[in-house]
Amino acid sequence: MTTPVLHGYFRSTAAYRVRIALNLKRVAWRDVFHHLRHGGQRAPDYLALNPQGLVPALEWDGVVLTQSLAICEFLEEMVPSPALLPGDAVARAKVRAVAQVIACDTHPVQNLRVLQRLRVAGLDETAVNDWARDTIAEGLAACDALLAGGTGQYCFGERVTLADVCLVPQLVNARRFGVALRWPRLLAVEAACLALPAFAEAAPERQPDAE
Ligand SMILES: N[C@@H](CCC(=O)N[C@@H](CS)C(=O)NCC(=O)O)C(=O)O
Repeated sequence: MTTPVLHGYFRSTAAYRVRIALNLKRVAWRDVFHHLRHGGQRAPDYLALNPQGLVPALEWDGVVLTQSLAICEFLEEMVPSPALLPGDAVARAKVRAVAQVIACDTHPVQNLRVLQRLRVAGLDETAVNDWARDTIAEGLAACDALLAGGTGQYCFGERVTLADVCLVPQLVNARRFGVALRWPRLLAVEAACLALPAFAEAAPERQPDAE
Protein backbone atom coordinates (compact mmCIF):
# COMPACT_ATOMS: atom_id res chain seq x y z
CA MET A 1 0.00 0.00 0.00
CA THR A 2 1.25 3.49 -0.82
CA THR A 3 1.34 6.12 1.90
CA PRO A 4 -2.08 7.80 2.18
CA VAL A 5 -2.17 11.48 1.26
CA LEU A 6 -4.32 13.89 3.24
CA HIS A 7 -5.36 17.08 1.49
CA GLY A 8 -6.03 19.66 4.17
CA TYR A 9 -5.29 23.02 5.69
CA PHE A 10 -4.06 23.68 9.21
CA ARG A 11 -7.18 25.60 10.22
CA SER A 12 -9.69 23.21 8.65
CA THR A 13 -11.56 21.57 11.48
CA ALA A 14 -12.87 18.91 9.08
CA ALA A 15 -9.27 18.00 8.18
CA TYR A 16 -8.39 18.11 11.90
CA ARG A 17 -10.99 15.35 12.49
CA VAL A 18 -9.28 13.15 9.93
CA ARG A 19 -5.80 13.87 11.32
CA ILE A 20 -7.01 12.77 14.75
CA ALA A 21 -8.57 9.58 13.36
CA LEU A 22 -5.43 8.73 11.38
CA ASN A 23 -3.30 9.25 14.48
CA LEU A 24 -5.62 7.17 16.67
CA LYS A 25 -5.52 4.37 14.09
CA ARG A 26 -1.72 4.76 13.82
CA VAL A 27 -1.86 5.28 10.08
CA ALA A 28 1.13 7.22 8.73
CA TRP A 29 0.27 9.73 6.02
CA ARG A 30 1.66 12.54 3.92
CA ASP A 31 0.10 16.00 3.94
CA VAL A 32 -0.71 18.20 0.99
CA PHE A 33 -1.87 21.61 2.12
CA HIS A 34 -4.26 23.88 0.24
CA HIS A 35 -4.43 27.48 1.39
CA LEU A 36 -8.16 28.07 1.74
CA ARG A 37 -7.94 31.85 2.10
CA HIS A 38 -5.97 32.00 -1.14
CA GLY A 39 -8.53 29.79 -2.91
CA GLY A 40 -6.33 26.68 -3.14
CA GLN A 41 -9.42 24.49 -2.74
CA ARG A 42 -10.73 25.81 -6.06
CA ALA A 43 -7.58 25.11 -8.08
CA PRO A 44 -8.37 22.82 -11.05
CA ASP A 45 -5.96 20.12 -9.82
CA TYR A 46 -7.73 19.95 -6.49
CA LEU A 47 -11.25 20.13 -7.95
CA ALA A 48 -10.31 17.06 -9.99
CA LEU A 49 -9.87 15.26 -6.67
CA ASN A 50 -12.79 16.79 -4.80
CA PRO A 51 -15.39 18.44 -7.02
CA GLN A 52 -16.88 20.12 -3.93
CA GLY A 53 -13.74 22.22 -3.52
CA LEU A 54 -13.59 21.45 0.19
CA VAL A 55 -10.91 19.90 2.34
CA PRO A 56 -10.25 17.25 3.46
CA ALA A 57 -9.75 14.61 0.82
CA LEU A 58 -7.83 11.43 1.46
CA GLU A 59 -6.00 9.53 -1.24
CA TRP A 60 -5.91 5.91 -0.19
CA ASP A 61 -4.40 3.23 -2.38
CA GLY A 62 -5.48 4.79 -5.66
CA VAL A 63 -8.89 6.08 -4.58
CA VAL A 64 -9.89 9.53 -3.42
CA LEU A 65 -12.22 9.81 -0.45
CA THR A 66 -14.01 12.98 0.60
CA GLN A 67 -16.21 14.13 3.50
CA SER A 68 -14.52 13.84 6.88
CA LEU A 69 -17.15 11.63 8.50
CA ALA A 70 -17.13 9.23 5.54
CA ILE A 71 -13.33 9.15 5.74
CA CYS A 72 -13.38 8.48 9.50
CA GLU A 73 -15.89 5.66 9.05
CA PHE A 74 -13.77 4.25 6.21
CA LEU A 75 -10.73 4.27 8.50
CA GLU A 76 -12.82 2.55 11.15
CA GLU A 77 -13.56 -0.26 8.70
CA MET A 78 -10.01 -0.53 7.37
CA VAL A 79 -8.33 -0.30 10.78
CA PRO A 80 -10.89 -1.48 13.36
CA SER A 81 -8.65 -1.06 16.39
CA PRO A 82 -8.86 1.11 18.38
CA ALA A 83 -12.56 1.37 17.65
CA LEU A 84 -14.08 4.84 17.32
CA LEU A 85 -17.61 3.45 17.33
CA PRO A 86 -19.06 1.31 20.12
CA GLY A 87 -20.21 -2.25 19.50
CA ASP A 88 -23.73 -1.61 20.75
CA ALA A 89 -26.18 -0.21 18.18
CA VAL A 90 -27.82 2.32 20.52
CA ALA A 91 -24.46 3.58 21.77
CA ARG A 92 -23.23 3.80 18.18
CA ALA A 93 -26.25 5.88 17.15
CA LYS A 94 -25.65 8.25 20.07
CA VAL A 95 -21.99 8.72 19.14
CA ARG A 96 -22.95 9.40 15.54
CA ALA A 97 -25.63 11.87 16.64
CA VAL A 98 -23.11 14.06 18.48
CA ALA A 99 -20.67 13.78 15.58
CA GLN A 100 -23.42 14.84 13.17
CA VAL A 101 -24.66 17.73 15.30
CA ILE A 102 -21.19 19.13 14.74
CA ALA A 103 -20.29 17.91 11.26
CA CYS A 104 -23.72 18.21 9.60
CA ASP A 105 -25.62 20.91 11.47
CA THR A 106 -23.02 23.23 12.98
CA HIS A 107 -19.76 23.43 11.08
CA PRO A 108 -21.32 23.60 7.58
CA VAL A 109 -23.36 26.64 8.63
CA GLN A 110 -20.24 28.55 9.69
CA ASN A 111 -17.62 27.39 7.20
CA LEU A 112 -15.57 29.75 5.08
CA ARG A 113 -17.77 29.79 1.99
CA VAL A 114 -20.97 30.42 3.96
CA LEU A 115 -19.39 33.33 5.82
CA GLN A 116 -18.10 34.73 2.54
CA ARG A 117 -21.61 34.56 1.07
CA LEU A 118 -22.95 36.46 4.05
CA ARG A 119 -20.39 39.21 3.38
CA VAL A 120 -21.39 39.31 -0.28
CA ALA A 121 -25.02 39.57 0.84
CA GLY A 122 -24.09 42.71 2.76
CA LEU A 123 -23.48 41.60 6.35
CA ASP A 124 -20.65 43.47 8.07
CA GLU A 125 -17.87 41.72 10.01
CA THR A 126 -19.69 42.01 13.32
CA ALA A 127 -22.83 40.40 11.92
CA VAL A 128 -20.81 37.65 10.23
CA ASN A 129 -18.95 36.90 13.44
CA ASP A 130 -22.23 36.89 15.40
CA TRP A 131 -23.66 34.38 12.92
CA ALA A 132 -20.71 32.03 13.34
CA ARG A 133 -20.57 32.47 17.11
CA ASP A 134 -24.30 31.84 17.61
CA THR A 135 -24.32 28.86 15.24
CA ILE A 136 -21.44 27.23 17.08
CA ALA A 137 -22.91 28.02 20.51
CA GLU A 138 -26.21 26.41 19.51
CA GLY A 139 -24.46 23.27 18.27
CA LEU A 140 -22.26 22.93 21.33
CA ALA A 141 -25.22 23.48 23.67
CA ALA A 142 -26.98 20.59 21.94
CA CYS A 143 -23.89 18.40 22.29
CA ASP A 144 -23.65 19.24 25.97
CA ALA A 145 -27.31 18.32 26.45
CA LEU A 146 -26.82 15.05 24.57
CA LEU A 147 -23.91 14.17 26.87
CA ALA A 148 -25.77 15.08 30.07
CA GLY A 149 -25.74 12.38 32.71
CA GLY A 150 -22.88 10.56 31.08
CA THR A 151 -19.77 9.58 32.97
CA GLY A 152 -16.16 9.07 32.00
CA GLN A 153 -13.49 11.41 30.73
CA TYR A 154 -14.54 11.33 27.09
CA CYS A 155 -17.88 12.12 25.44
CA PHE A 156 -19.08 8.57 25.93
CA GLY A 157 -17.26 6.92 28.79
CA GLU A 158 -13.65 5.90 29.00
CA ARG A 159 -12.98 5.34 25.32
CA VAL A 160 -12.43 7.93 22.63
CA THR A 161 -15.15 7.87 19.98
CA LEU A 162 -16.04 9.70 16.80
CA ALA A 163 -17.91 12.20 18.98
CA ASP A 164 -14.63 13.32 20.58
CA VAL A 165 -12.96 13.41 17.17
CA CYS A 166 -15.57 15.98 16.08
CA LEU A 167 -15.94 17.89 19.35
CA VAL A 168 -12.32 18.92 19.89
CA PRO A 169 -11.89 20.63 16.49
CA GLN A 170 -15.22 22.43 16.85
CA LEU A 171 -14.06 23.91 20.15
CA VAL A 172 -11.14 25.45 18.25
CA ASN A 173 -13.64 27.24 16.03
CA ALA A 174 -15.68 28.19 19.07
CA ARG A 175 -12.72 30.07 20.55
CA ARG A 176 -11.89 31.63 17.21
CA PHE A 177 -15.34 33.20 16.99
CA GLY A 178 -15.55 34.19 20.65
CA VAL A 179 -18.13 31.69 21.89
CA ALA A 180 -18.57 31.88 25.67
CA LEU A 181 -17.54 28.37 26.67
CA ARG A 182 -20.13 27.71 29.35
CA TRP A 183 -20.01 23.90 29.21
CA PRO A 184 -17.63 22.46 31.85
CA ARG A 185 -18.29 18.91 30.66
CA LEU A 186 -17.24 19.72 27.08
CA LEU A 187 -14.11 21.48 28.32
CA ALA A 188 -13.21 18.52 30.54
CA VAL A 189 -13.62 16.16 27.58
CA GLU A 190 -11.45 18.47 25.48
CA ALA A 191 -8.69 18.49 28.13
CA ALA A 192 -8.76 14.70 28.37
CA CYS A 193 -8.54 14.36 24.59
CA LEU A 194 -5.73 16.90 24.24
CA ALA A 195 -3.70 14.94 26.78
CA LEU A 196 -3.51 12.22 24.10
CA PRO A 197 -0.77 12.67 21.48
CA ALA A 198 -3.22 11.65 18.73
CA PHE A 199 -5.23 14.81 19.40
CA ALA A 200 -2.42 17.13 20.45
CA GLU A 201 -0.26 16.38 17.40
CA ALA A 202 -3.23 16.95 15.07
CA ALA A 203 -3.92 20.43 16.43
CA PRO A 204 -3.92 23.29 13.91
CA GLU A 205 -0.96 25.11 15.47
CA ARG A 206 1.17 21.96 15.21
CA GLN A 207 0.75 21.67 11.42
CA PRO A 208 3.59 22.67 9.10
CA ASP A 209 1.36 25.15 7.21
CA ALA A 210 0.21 26.93 10.42
CA GLU A 211 0.42 30.72 10.24
N1 LIG B 1 -18.77 18.32 5.36
C1 LIG B 1 -17.42 18.51 4.93
C2 LIG B 1 -17.02 19.93 5.23
C3 LIG B 1 -15.73 20.31 4.58
C4 LIG B 1 -15.45 21.81 4.75
O1 LIG B 1 -16.36 22.63 4.94
N2 LIG B 1 -14.18 22.13 4.71
C5 LIG B 1 -13.79 23.52 4.84
C6 LIG B 1 -12.62 23.65 5.77
S1 LIG B 1 -13.03 23.11 7.42
C7 LIG B 1 -13.38 24.05 3.49
O2 LIG B 1 -12.76 23.37 2.70
N3 LIG B 1 -13.75 25.30 3.22
C8 LIG B 1 -13.42 25.94 2.00
C9 LIG B 1 -14.54 26.74 1.48
O3 LIG B 1 -15.54 26.91 2.20
O4 LIG B 1 -14.41 27.22 0.36
C10 LIG B 1 -16.50 17.51 5.64
O5 LIG B 1 -16.82 17.14 6.77
O6 LIG B 1 -15.49 17.10 5.07
